[in-house]
Formats: sequence, structure tokens, C-alpha cells
Amino acid sequence: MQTKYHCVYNGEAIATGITIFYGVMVTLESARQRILLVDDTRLSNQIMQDILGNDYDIFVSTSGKEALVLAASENVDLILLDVEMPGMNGYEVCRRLKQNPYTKNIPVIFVSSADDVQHETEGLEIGAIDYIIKPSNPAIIRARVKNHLELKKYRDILERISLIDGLTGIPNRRHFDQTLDKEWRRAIRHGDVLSLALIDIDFFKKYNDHYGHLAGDECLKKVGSMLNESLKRASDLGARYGGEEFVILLPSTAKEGALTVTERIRNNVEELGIPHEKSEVANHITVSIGVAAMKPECSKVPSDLIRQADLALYQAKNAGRNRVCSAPD
Ligand code: GH3
Ligand code: MG
Repeated sequence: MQTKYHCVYNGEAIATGITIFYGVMVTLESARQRILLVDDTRLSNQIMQDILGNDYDIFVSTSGKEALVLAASENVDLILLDVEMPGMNGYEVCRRLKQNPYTKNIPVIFVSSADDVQHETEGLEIGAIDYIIKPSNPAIIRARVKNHLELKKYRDILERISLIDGLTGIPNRRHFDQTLDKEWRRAIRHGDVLSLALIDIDFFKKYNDHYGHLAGDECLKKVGSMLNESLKRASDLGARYGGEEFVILLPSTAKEGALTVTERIRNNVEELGIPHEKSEVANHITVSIGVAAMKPECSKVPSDLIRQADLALYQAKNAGRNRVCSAPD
């Protein structure tokens, strides 16, 4: 993703170029978008580079195989794809791009000298967003590319927003489910261990009843942002799981490490010092945490890990709340 967004909760404007969706404010820091040119003829690539190089970052590939690698690794925003190429032709490249979850959302424009309805229809049916017949006028190429990249930019923004919780501004359940799925498969490939913790605010119903729902919402926001501040590794994820429950995912982390992180979180919540005079365990907000660690295998599913963490959370609640419990190995 080449554009960088900061999501903050409604009201805290920070920069120019602000768009508001569903109460979540998103700011957009423009960066140059990236285009991958795929053509076995170097001259064709050079012509396109001359047309587009001033406005975009350009990546060049002279074969379909190499293009698939670049598309998956270089975070490109648009692919201009020649149809006729030795080895893998453009249609096959496009089919494979659309089958790969990492590349399926990259718009593809076919660039071809095949000026007939059949070729153009086939290209569009495979999933290309447009079809340019070469040679084409540079101004028209620039205009079409600009239009498609503009749409891509806004689709990226929507994608980001759909993964953020509207109240707390932290990743939502959908984001978490997607990441768990991805990390689960990665852990199977690498024989790695994965830890997960469910975090639930103690006596939150009493908090809402006593202080009101708006105060309850403020409390959720504070706990949510503290949660993410407590996570140190780039691969760690903290998300709102639903209601007053949060979840964290710690890839490549065994149970001991997960217990250290969650104990830090439990302690940090106490140190927020949010008064809760109706709590039965303290005079401030506290959380109970259930931790589970697992080495994912093909015979297991991600919900096994969640279920274990849920049981551990239940134990933490039963054992008196404001504590961390872990599932047995
Ligand atoms: P326990 O210590 O056993 O966890 O008790 P609890 O009261 O925290 O748990 P319970 O599940 O009975 O109540 C959860 C409460 O969380 C009930 C609901 O009103 C509140 N809640 C859920 N989502 C939101 C929200 O988005 N905003 C606010 N303010 N409250 C919420
Ligand atoms: Mg609760």
C-alpha cells in the first residue's frame, strides 16, 4: 500500500486531505503510486516509462513469470500488461494474479496491438479493468491510468476503514480474523508457535449502569489505545473483538512471552486509573485475561486457539478477576 493513512476518532483533525467515513476520520498522506509494466519488448516498456515515469514509480518486467513475483512483492497499484508474450501470455498472467489473494485487487490494464472485439472481451472477462490498443496516444494513456489509479486510491481507503473499529479506532474483528487466518497459515509453514489472548473488562455492565453509556464508550477507547501502545513487535496485533472484549495476537511468541505481555497489559489498565466505584475487585477499571499458545497444524483450526483462550478467560473471571490465566499445554 503506497498511501499512508492515519485514523483518528472524530474530532481530532491532524492534517490536510481529510475524508470522513462513518464517524472515523482518515487522513491521507500522498505518496507516488506504483505501476508495473509487463512487456517482452523492451522498447514498449521504455515508451510507457517515458509516458508515465514523471508521475509514478515504475517497475518493469519482460516476462509473465517475473511479473507475478514483482506484483506480489512490490505493492504495485496498477499493472499494464502486454497480451502477446513468449512463455506465459498476458491472459495467463492476469488469471494467476486474480487467483492470488495478495495480488487479486491490483487493477490490470491490457496493452495490446490485437485490435479486435474477441481479444478485448476476453481480457475484460478475465478480470482486467481496461484494454488499451497500442499504439495509443500518450495523453489518453495518461488519462486512463490516472482515472484507474484514483479509483484504486479510494478503494484502498475503504478497505482500510472496513478493518477499523468505529468507536476505538483500533483494528476490528474482521481485521483480526483475517490476520489470524494469515498468521495461522504462516505458522504452519514455519513450524512456529502462535499466542492469543482475550481481554475482558471487569464489571463493565456496572460501569455503564453507574457512569452512563458515553462514559463506557470513553473507557473502551482508553483501554483500546493503551492495548496497542503495550504491544511492541510490528507483527503483534491488538483488536476490538466485540462489546467490551479485546483480543491480541502474538505471532512467533510462546506462552511465557504471552504471559509477560498480558501481565504488562493488565498492569497498564490498572495504571490508567479509570475510577470504577461499583467494581467488586478494585476502585478502578481492571481487566481479566485468558491466554492460549499453540503450534498450528493442519489438523487444527484457528478457532481451537480462540476457544482455549476463552476457557482461560473464564477461569480468570472465576478465580476473582483482574488477573491473567493461561490454558493448559
Ligand atoms: P464481567 O466482569 O463478568 O466481565 O462482567 P461484565 O459486566 O463486564 O460483563 P457483561 O458481559 O455482563 O457486560 C458487558 C457489558 O458491556 C454490557 C454492555 O452494556 C457493555 N458494552 C458492550 N459493548 C459496549 C459499547 O460499545 N459501549 C458501551 N458503553 N458498553 C458496551
Ligand atoms: Mg466484562
